[in-house]
Amino acid sequence: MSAVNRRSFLRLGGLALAQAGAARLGPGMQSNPGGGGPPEGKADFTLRIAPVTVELDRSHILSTVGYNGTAPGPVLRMREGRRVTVDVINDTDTPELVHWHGMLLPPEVDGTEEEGAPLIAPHGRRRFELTPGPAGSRWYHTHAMAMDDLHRGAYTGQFGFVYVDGGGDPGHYDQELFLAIRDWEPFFTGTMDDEDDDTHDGPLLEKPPTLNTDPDGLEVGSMTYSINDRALGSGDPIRVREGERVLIHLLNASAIENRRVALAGHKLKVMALDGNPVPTPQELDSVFLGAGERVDVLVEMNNPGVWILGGTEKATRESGLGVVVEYAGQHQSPRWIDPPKVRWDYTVFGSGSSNAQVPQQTLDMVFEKIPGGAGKFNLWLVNGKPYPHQNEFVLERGVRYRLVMHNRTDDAHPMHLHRHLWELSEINGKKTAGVLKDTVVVPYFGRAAVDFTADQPGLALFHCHIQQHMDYGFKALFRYS
Ligand SMILES: [Cu+2]
Repeated sequence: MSAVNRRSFLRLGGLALAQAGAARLGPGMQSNPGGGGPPEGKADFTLRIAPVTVELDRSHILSTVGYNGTAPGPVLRMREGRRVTVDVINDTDTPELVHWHGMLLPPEVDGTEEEGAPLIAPHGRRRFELTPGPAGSRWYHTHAMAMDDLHRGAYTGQFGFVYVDGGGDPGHYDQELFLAIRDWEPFFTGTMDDEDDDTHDGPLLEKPPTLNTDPDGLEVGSMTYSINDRALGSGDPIRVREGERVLIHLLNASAIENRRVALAGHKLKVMALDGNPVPTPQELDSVFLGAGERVDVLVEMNNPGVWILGGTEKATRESGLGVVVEYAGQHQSPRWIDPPKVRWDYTVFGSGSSNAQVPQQTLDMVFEKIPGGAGKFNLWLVNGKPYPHQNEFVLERGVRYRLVMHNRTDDAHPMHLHRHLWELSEINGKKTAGVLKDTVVVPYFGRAAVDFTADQPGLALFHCHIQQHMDYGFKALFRYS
């Protein structure tokens, strides 16, 4: 999107919401309109959904909705396999849902309406019990629909990390950081140019012979960006010492865009994708995260100075997507260096052999876009129709499936399947094995194949993690026979 767009939409942010969202504490806390039985004793964790302000910098103070008074919400640390209780208190005027992204939970706890999880009523509360797992970097976020309301769903500040400790963490690092990449002040735009998406130069295996050239509908852009709750240059820098090893958990918590980030002057050693250790860690100059994805990187602090960790796209970085990394005793102004432009390739993290388990059945999915035209919304199709899909995707328990996603649209989509773990098997014709994920970016006019075992009975939602795409048809429900 252009700088002109950013400026002309400058005022669209949170002003109206500040009034609409005035907190009404009190009655909702004692009563139990959300159902779920009266809580007994104090829960292990409490998440309070309520209006919050986010001070990106002195000139950008936003009003949104968050958890426990902040956005992002607190980093929740849980132990793998140790059952916990979570009280969710909804101090807003709209029903809410909390989804535990990347965890293997039953549908009634997973937090989506489509799978039958209960809504947390306005000013209601509900207690959930969950057994955290698998170990690694997971996250929690609202799963409410937003449709044309940019003050709802994942456009709000309802997101946070949950880190599941597996007990086997060797801890070969001196600092551990949780950094969520985020965009703010969303607005509708007819001119999305996808500078941020670097899958354009792929082999275009799925490009249709004739393209639908009808004019596109509205997409969503954003005015401002942050890492956690601060824009680049505001707030404290990350302070490091020469010789330290820093483990950084990155999360793309955007509802809107895939992003590439780098730390100027440093290599990022990718240790885990979506919280799952990769077979072949790689040292890279930058990493790419689809909306919803996580990347864990280990950084050797071996280049004293003051550097910027931030988005590789200049306009986005200069509108806030970054944080300063400052070595002890260094005081110069923060420095950025563009990393070499290399296409992101999941397969380099694989084991180099083929997947140990041969899939027994193949499911094909074709993604298409029906352009909406000026001022309207695009419609997204999975196998020729928008959600709902009644009986298209029926799984048999215990069967190993290969899901082949054919992206016949001019956009890269971060696809997510709830309650299951994927093993990547092919990206744009390149085979791989051993890379476990819950979200995968299917390239622009490209293809991705993933294998999974149907070992989680109950409904499972599959969707694009870009909120607007999900809301306008880009989802499907998997059911067990
Ligand atoms: Cu999408």
